[in-house]
Amino acid sequence: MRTTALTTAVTSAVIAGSVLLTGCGPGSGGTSGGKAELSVESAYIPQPVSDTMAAGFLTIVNKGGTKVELTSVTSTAAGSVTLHETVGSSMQEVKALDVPAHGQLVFKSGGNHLMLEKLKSKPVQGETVTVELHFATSDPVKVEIPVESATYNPKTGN
Ligand SMILES: [Cu+2]
Repeated sequence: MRTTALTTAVTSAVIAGSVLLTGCGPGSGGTSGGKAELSVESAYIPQPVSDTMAAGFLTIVNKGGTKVELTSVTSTAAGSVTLHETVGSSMQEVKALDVPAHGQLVFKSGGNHLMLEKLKSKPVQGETVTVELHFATSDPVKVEIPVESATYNPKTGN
């Protein structure tokens, strides 16, 4: 009898504690409505000099009211795809990047980029490279990225 009473007391203490935590948690601001609505624009890979390595650029647009985190990218054409950001004049690998609610995540020359490594064959202009974008809280998105000329600039279309 004594043991049962003690267990009950502990259980109600735990429940009371979790109610309190929920009340002041980060989710109480009403951000749970809506979900991410993702699409991809302006994707391209400049034809690389290297046989095994290429950079990829694209813009991920989120029309939804919830931000999502891009956590990884995979490709059947490459042994490894990593996310890089440019800080000053050097680049560094990052684990994840945010696509803000009602916003976009831009990968462009001189900024964030995808680094495709261990390519199975060298991407040639006119081909496409398929990559899959993986998100923390949203379904994966498949993108066919066209390979453009080595000097392609999306602003001029050359
Ligand atoms: Cu890089």
